[in-house]
This record gives sequence, C-alpha cells and structure tokens, in this order.
Amino acid sequence: PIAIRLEDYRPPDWLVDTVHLDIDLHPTEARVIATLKMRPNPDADGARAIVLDGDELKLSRITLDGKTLDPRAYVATPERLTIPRPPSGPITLEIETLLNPSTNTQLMGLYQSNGIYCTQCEAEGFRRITYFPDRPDVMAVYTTRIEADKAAAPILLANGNMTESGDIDNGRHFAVWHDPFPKPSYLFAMVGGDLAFIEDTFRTMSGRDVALKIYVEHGKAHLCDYAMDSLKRSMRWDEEVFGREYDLDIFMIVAVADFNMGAMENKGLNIFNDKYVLASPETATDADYASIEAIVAHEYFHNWTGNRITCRDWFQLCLKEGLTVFRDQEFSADQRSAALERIGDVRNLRAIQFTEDSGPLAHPVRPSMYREINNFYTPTIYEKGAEIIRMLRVMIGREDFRRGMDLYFDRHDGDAATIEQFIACFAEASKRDLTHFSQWYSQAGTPHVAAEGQWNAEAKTYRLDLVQNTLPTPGQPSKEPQVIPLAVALFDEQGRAMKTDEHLIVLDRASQSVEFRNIKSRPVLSINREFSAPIVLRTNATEEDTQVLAAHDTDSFNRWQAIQTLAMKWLVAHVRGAEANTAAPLLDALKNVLADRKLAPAFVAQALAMPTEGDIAGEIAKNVDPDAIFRARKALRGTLSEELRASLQAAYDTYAASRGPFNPDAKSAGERALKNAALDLLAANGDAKAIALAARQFADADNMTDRMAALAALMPHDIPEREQAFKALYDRFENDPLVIDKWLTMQAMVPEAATFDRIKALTEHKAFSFKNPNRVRALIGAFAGNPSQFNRPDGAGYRYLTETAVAIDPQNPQLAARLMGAFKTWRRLEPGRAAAAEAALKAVAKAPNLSRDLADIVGRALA
Ligand code: BAL
Ligand code: ZN
Repeated sequence: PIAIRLEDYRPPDWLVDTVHLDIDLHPTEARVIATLKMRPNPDADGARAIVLDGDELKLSRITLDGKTLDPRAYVATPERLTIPRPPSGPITLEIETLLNPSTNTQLMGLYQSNGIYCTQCEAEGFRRITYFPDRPDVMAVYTTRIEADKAAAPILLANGNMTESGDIDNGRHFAVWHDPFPKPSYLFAMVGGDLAFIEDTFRTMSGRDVALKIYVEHGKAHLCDYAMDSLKRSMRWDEEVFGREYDLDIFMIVAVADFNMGAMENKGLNIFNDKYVLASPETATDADYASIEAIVAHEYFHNWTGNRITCRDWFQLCLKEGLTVFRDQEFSADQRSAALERIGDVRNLRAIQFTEDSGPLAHPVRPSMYREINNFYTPTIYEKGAEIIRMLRVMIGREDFRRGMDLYFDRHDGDAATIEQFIACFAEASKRDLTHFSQWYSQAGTPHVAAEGQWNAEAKTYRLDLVQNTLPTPGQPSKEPQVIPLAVALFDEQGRAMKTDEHLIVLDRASQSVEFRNIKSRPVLSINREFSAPIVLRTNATEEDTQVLAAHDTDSFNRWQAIQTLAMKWLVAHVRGAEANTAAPLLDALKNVLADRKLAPAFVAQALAMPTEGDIAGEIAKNVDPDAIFRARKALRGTLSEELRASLQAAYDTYAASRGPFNPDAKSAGERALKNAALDLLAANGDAKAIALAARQFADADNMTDRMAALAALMPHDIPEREQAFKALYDRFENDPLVIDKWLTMQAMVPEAATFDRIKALTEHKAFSFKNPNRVRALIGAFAGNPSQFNRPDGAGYRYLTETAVAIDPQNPQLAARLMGAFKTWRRLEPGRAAAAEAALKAVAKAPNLSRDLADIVGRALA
C-alpha cells in the first residue's frame, strides 16, 4: 500500500457546496443519484481536474450541467472518476451509481444488517456509495431523498430534519431529509428498514424541544431505556459543562447487529452496534451499562467535537477522538465517581495503549504517515489523545482550559481544523507558549520517569531528582524530553499530609531537580497523583513508603496505585523465581482496605483486582514467558484467597445480603463489584465451599452482572460446575446474540490447553458466525486476549489467529486487521514464542491478495 503523508496535504481543488442524494433502496440493485454543486477552490493552486474517489463503484450515468458527459471527457474506474478538463466555473454534476447492499460484507458504505439498510462512511466509506471528494475538508450541505418498498422499509432516515415524506405507486414510499449544517462525507448516514423505536423529548438550554428517537429491530424496543436516559443526561451535561447546545430538531440513534465499530457519530443519526444500546438487568452487566452510558455520550459529544468542528485531514483524527474521549470520561466521572473512573481509565490505558506504544505498532497521537487509515482508530489516537487533553488542563488550570474550549468552539465552528489551531486556542486563553507541550502529538512512546527523593535531616530539605527517557519507536530512533506535569504531595511516615499540599512539577528537560524546604521529617512521596501524566514511573520508595500510601494517600488513584505496586513487586519477583518473598505488605494493605468502612465498595473491589497478566508482561517488558506470569498471578491470588478468607467472606455476605430490585446506578454497581471481587478471590484456589457459593450465585442470580461474575469465578477451574454453568447460560439465552457473545468470550478465556480445541469447535457452533464482527471479536478476539493460551509455546495460537485473519480478510478487511492487534506485543516475548509469532506473521505477509488493511498491519508488525 502507498504511503500518505501529512506533509503532502494540499487543499482540495474543487469544493462541493451542496449534495443532493436520491437513493432508491433495493437489496441487490440500489440506485444512487448524486447531484453535486461544485466550484473550484479559490484557495487551491495547481491543476483543476476533478478527481473523485470511488471504491468498487459501478457508474451507470453522468451528466455535467444537465448534459450527458461525452465518454471521452472522463475516465471512470471502480476507484476513481476523473474529469481532466472541466469548465473553469461552478458546475453541477449528476452521477448515478448502482450498488449491491446485500453482498457488501465489508460493512462500509451501504449494506444490510438483518435486512436493515444502513451505512457506515467513516473513514472512507462514502466513496462506496457515490463518486465524491471523500476527504473531511470538503464540507457540504446534504439533502437526501430515500425511496423504498414500504413493507420492507417503513422507516427511512437520514441526517438532519425530515422535510417531506409520502407514498408513491407500487407499494413504494419516500422521505426527504435536509441537514443544514455543512459536513464532510464521512458523517453522512441513512437507514431504511422495518424498525421499532422508543421516543422522548429534550428541552435545550435555550428552550427548544428536540425529538429523541432510538430505533432497533422489532422485539428489542424494551431494551433501549438506559440508552435514552444516557442520551438525555449527556445532552444536559454538555450544556452545563461545555455550554454546548444541540442544533437540529431531532436526534436519532439506530442500533444494528452487524457493525465494525462500537458506534458512529453521523450528524443527527448516530448508528450503533447493538452491544452499546440494548440493555436489561437480565442480559447486561454493570460494565455493559457503563459502556452504553459512555458511548452514547461519546457519540453525542461528537456533535460539537467532530461534527460542527471536524478534522482537516485524517492525520488530525485525535482532534475529534482524543478530545471526545476526554469529554466522555469526564461525563462518566461526573455521573459516577471521578476516582473510580480514573482508576478504570488508567487500567485501560495501560492495557491497550502502553502496550501499543511499546511495540512495533507504536505511532504518534498525530501520525505523519499512514497507509490505511482504518488501522489508526487506535488506543493511541483515542486514549492517549484524551490523556494529552487532560494534561493540558492540568498545565493551564480548569478556568483557562474552559476559556480555550470556548475560543475553539467560537473560532472554528464550521471548520475542518488542525491540532495546531486547537492548541493555539489554549495558548491564547492561557497566555502560555504550548509549543513544547504540543510535542506530545508528534512523538510516540511512553516516557519513563525516574523520581528519586532524598531528605536532608540537617537542612530540612527534600530534594527530588527527576529523569525522563522515552525508548525508540518505529521511525523515531531518538527522542526529545516531553513536557510532563507531575502532581506531587508529601506525607509523613505516619501518613499525615505535610503542609506543602499538592504541588505541580512540570518536568520538561531530560533531568531536573526540585527542592522542598522546611521538611522536618522524612517524607513519603506521592507523585503523578490522579495519573497526571501518562508515563511509566519508577521511584526510590521503600516498601514501607508504598505501604504508607496504600493506607493513607488522600488521592484515591495513588492509594490504589500503591496497592498495585505492592502486588506487582511480589509478582515480578515470583516470575523471576524468588518464590519465598513475602506477600505480607500487600496482605496488610488489603486487610486495611477491606476493613475500612468509609471506602467506597467499588474502590475496594478495584484494590482486590490484581494486576492482569498483561500488566505483568508490560512490567517485565523483555523475554516474557506468559506461563510463568500465569503461575505467579495464580499463586498470588491463591495466597490472597487463603490469607484474607474471613474478610472476603464478610464482604461477600454484607453485599450479597443487601439485595433489592436491580438498579444499574454506580452505588449498586459498586456493591456488586465488591461482592463479586470477593467471590472471585474466594474461589481462586478452587476451594469446594467457594465453588459451591459461585455455583449457587450463578443459579440464583437475578441479573447478568452476578451471573457472569459467578461464571468468571468458576471459569479457571476444570470442574463440572463450570461446564454446567456454560450449558445453562447457553440454554437460557440462546436467542440473545449479545449474551451468546459473553458465553463465547468466557469459554475463550479458560486458561487451559484444551481451550484451543474448544475455540475451534465453537466456530462450528450454530450460534457462531464469521460474518458478524461481534461474534468474531467475542470468540477469536477474546482468545487472542487469553495470554497463556494464545501464547501457547507451540505457536498454534499465533497460526490460528493469522489463518483466521487471512480467511476473514476478503470479506471484512477491517475486522481481519483488528484481530492482528494481538501481535502488538510479540517482540517482548521469550525467543521461542517470538520466533513462532514472527513465523506466523511472515506467513500472512506472503499470502496473496491481502487487503490494504491487513497488509499494512502485518508489514508494520514485522518492521
Ligand atoms: N468516529 C468513529 C466512532 C467514534 O469514535 O465515535
Ligand atoms: Zn469517537
């Protein structure tokens, strides 16, 4: 695939002012007439040929200013329509294309999901509908007329407000939608189908009533209430926190079963994966509810950060994604608990982004080159992008941050903007030079920071020496120091805050020292509080210091972090063979936390959740042996199970007893989380009483959170209770694909050699389909996330994954490429596994006819 470079950006030669789409829906022969009013771009220079993008398109007709275009005046291929010598002034092009939605298995452009016509255009799917300058800096006003069989598709939706609808002959009908806000083609959407819906209204801060509708397949309308509630809370929150009001008369969400992404922010017509809309206590876990809330909010927030202000080009993807993730994280923090949100977000960042940043797929938050943009919807763009915004707020303070956001909305509304334009708003609002800070966008890799404190008893000073270092990443062999905001506090050895409250140190050189004065006793350092910067931190804290923080840190994040640090120290020592080391400091910390009635149960649950196998591998970083990691973690959990049994049982009993009707709110979810974290540890050794307790909870549960937690507690053990539970789950929910996904995932995660055969058998099961991305991710994606089994020493896991990706590639390249994300850490494996992974990757690289998506990801993984 050819390289596309940021430095080659040129403004479009032609602009499109309006697009009129006339779409005649048909499963195999849909007809699209696109009428484009175009004019030369006064800001462009160079050749004025019209070059429109296409992808597998079939042109049936083209007119220019009402006249059929002479075939010698243009060149049409499935991938491009070129008019080499167009008139010099404004023109109207009318282009007719024929599409086959029923065979569109890529799920890009216009396709069918369970008979429902729907579209996905980001990033480059609009060119699969019609020829178009399919780039985000071409913004036009769209009018969409859809015509279809009324029986097959009684509901016809597109962006904007509906302006007309009616019946026509032969059982056909039509609807016309007009979106007054100029938008790039990637935000176009239309839907046609026989759908159920729920509706509500929202009164905006200026008093306008907005109709809200959520459309789903028939039989699912009763599962949309939580999504609707989340939507209304998101709309209110964006008004209150960012001053952003919704702008159309209607806001619609449509949920479909076949979708490559989680959801898509098309203007006024968000299209969602069923997984992030449908919920009932019977079928959705607390984590599902939290995801629905976050993703509904995320897509809604895009209306301002993404739609009203979009990206100039795809290199700027983080401009909308990092910012919108930041906004949805803030929303969730406000709706739930800021401390718990931060712990969850950092766990996730470390699991998915730090791993990416430390391996062959590392790339800057704003890349300077790509070969396939679909492969850049990554944790680096999204999650690290959000961390940069958070650091910016820490650096300039909340007030200037809000002023900068206001300026950005004011100045760039209606624009296709860049990171430079975004940062300039904050530089102006805060009167600071943010040039060096902006390097976070261009330099890949996670900085490692060493913080070493020395207390001088005589001088009563505490000196903190800070050193930063970022390891090389592909294409960036040497690194510059980053601007790293470090929130710091000092405690005394009894855990009392010293009077130098919290302090912000900005580390912006390779090394620097800070001195605190009037420090009368040896302090304990709490640094990178609230995870103020996305870094890997090393300190010279003693184990006793870490214990002080684990017991007393006033920052919940760092208190949780201290407990993780104690656990990690034990785990790493164990992986390295030091089996005799003591878990006493960790046990003390956990006893403490379990006994502290003032702590939120959700926090205690997070404290009990030990670092994952992936976390441990990340810490070890080199020569990783997944089996040794698995054994160490199992041993630690076994120790906790035995040593904490009484307090775990007490926590379980407390929250198992306090049952009322299911409520998905944060408080109830936190209580369930603690009860289930206790159950998970109680059962960690396979203790018969605990297994019986888990089996009973599974059987008696009145909600999916408790049911899945019980199954998760049984899952690591090769016992009949586990298999009975798998069977019972299937028997009860065989007709609910979203629950079947949980059933598939849990089986894919079993840490036993037999899992590999189980996976292969499950692909033959009638509940499974390689065509549905959710099923594939639930089974194959989850297997790739099962560290001990995917990384089988014989390499069979790697070969299975790559062969599966190659088989899926012709049908759905995006899905195939996503699966390969499992190889982002292969280089840190011990030599035997690394060689097996490399061989599997090389076999893919040699396979014929790879999609651009798969070829790009494999090429980078091997580079
Ligand atoms: N724009 C793609 C889906 C999302 O990030 O919202
Ligand atoms: Zn997004």
